[in-house]
Amino acid sequence: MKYSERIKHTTNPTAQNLFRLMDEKKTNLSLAVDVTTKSELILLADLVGPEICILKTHIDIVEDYDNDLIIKLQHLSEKHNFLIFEDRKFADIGNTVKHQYQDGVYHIADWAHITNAHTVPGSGIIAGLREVGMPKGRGLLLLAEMSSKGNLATGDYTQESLKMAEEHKDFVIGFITMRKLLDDPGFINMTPGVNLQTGTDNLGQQFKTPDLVIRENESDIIIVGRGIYEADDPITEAQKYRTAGWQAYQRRLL
Ligand code: 5BU
Repeated sequence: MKYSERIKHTTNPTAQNLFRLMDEKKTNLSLAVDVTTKSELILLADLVGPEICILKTHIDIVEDYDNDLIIKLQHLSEKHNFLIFEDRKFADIGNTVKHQYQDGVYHIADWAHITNAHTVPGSGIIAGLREVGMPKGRGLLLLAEMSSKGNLATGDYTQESLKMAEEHKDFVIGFITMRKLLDDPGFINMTPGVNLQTGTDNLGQQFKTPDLVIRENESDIIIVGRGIYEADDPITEAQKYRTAGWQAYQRRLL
């Protein structure tokens, strides 16, 4: 099913926007912009912004974080038409994650269209985040699987995570996963650990190619970090990933 045909299978406004923009912009690429200064983050978001549907951040690794960074990111999100996904991986009880999402230094709920959560605390984590995120029209991804070697998000853990998503479909828009796990076309599957070269890093990351992830494993979005931002020419490299991801999607539709 085309991304645009899936809009009607979700009621979440962020999921609907994402499906629409992927189809219009013809990209299923997300940049994981894991840099530690504001200037690098803004520069990369501006350079690579035209190629991506989502900019994925780890806001707490930025050394000189300030409110101006968020204003600039919001401006770039509008200029280049991408969503912002703060990869916060919440993992506490509902009452605590509510504060972590809304308050503190980062006020994530005020600017991140999408964030994500581990399911290890049980469904109270979703209920807590939902109280803050739903009124703002935000979307949540659950970590149903991970990309790193030896991770414990497998088997029953994954299956229980899928059930939690189905019970909160208004707010849970999809999964971090290595493959499509549910037939419901309203859920969006996003996969990290993507590189044009398969292999591993020395800290457990395992890389798959865009074609394997999108065509064979039927995921929807490739999340690429070092493969793009460590390249000598991040724009050209991002274009390669964008083309690879989109071609794999088109082959899947045949
Ligand atoms: P890389 O440089 O392409 O390996 O970056 C991958 C990004 O995706 C990085 O920001 C991780 O925090 C993120 N990630 C991941 O690699 N694997 C996972 O299972 C999850 C997130 Br969840």
